[in-house]
Amino acid sequence: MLGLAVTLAGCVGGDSSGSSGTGGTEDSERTTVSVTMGQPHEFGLELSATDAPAGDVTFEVANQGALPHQFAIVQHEGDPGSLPMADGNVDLDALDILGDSGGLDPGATASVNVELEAGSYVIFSSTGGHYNAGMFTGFTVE
Ligand SMILES: [Cu+2]
Repeated sequence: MLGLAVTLAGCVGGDSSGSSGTGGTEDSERTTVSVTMGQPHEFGLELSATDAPAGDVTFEVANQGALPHQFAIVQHEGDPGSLPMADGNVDLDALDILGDSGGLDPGATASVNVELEAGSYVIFSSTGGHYNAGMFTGFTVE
């Protein structure tokens, strides 16, 4: 009788320590993507990754161009060049902008935190006329 009780207690202790360790690792998962605006040309965008797993994503944005730029991300299926337009500019009022750096002067940086579900996204410069100049790229969340 006494031997059986000791064996059960040891078994329970091992299980609980194993599950708590796994949970802590999953909670801290966050993907970081670097975004360089104004490279390789003024109306270009360079990303360190073009996809990310669903969940929390931090975009570390740097404006390395000679003009002000503004990072924005929206969910959009299909061609990244097919966002709605109004008066010759991308129609910001028609979009649900999930993350926005605010205006970035040359040399400025910003961190933009978003929680993204699986789908297709467009990252672009919301500064007037820059989307038309080709300052956008697709981004995929899986
Ligand atoms: Cu721009």
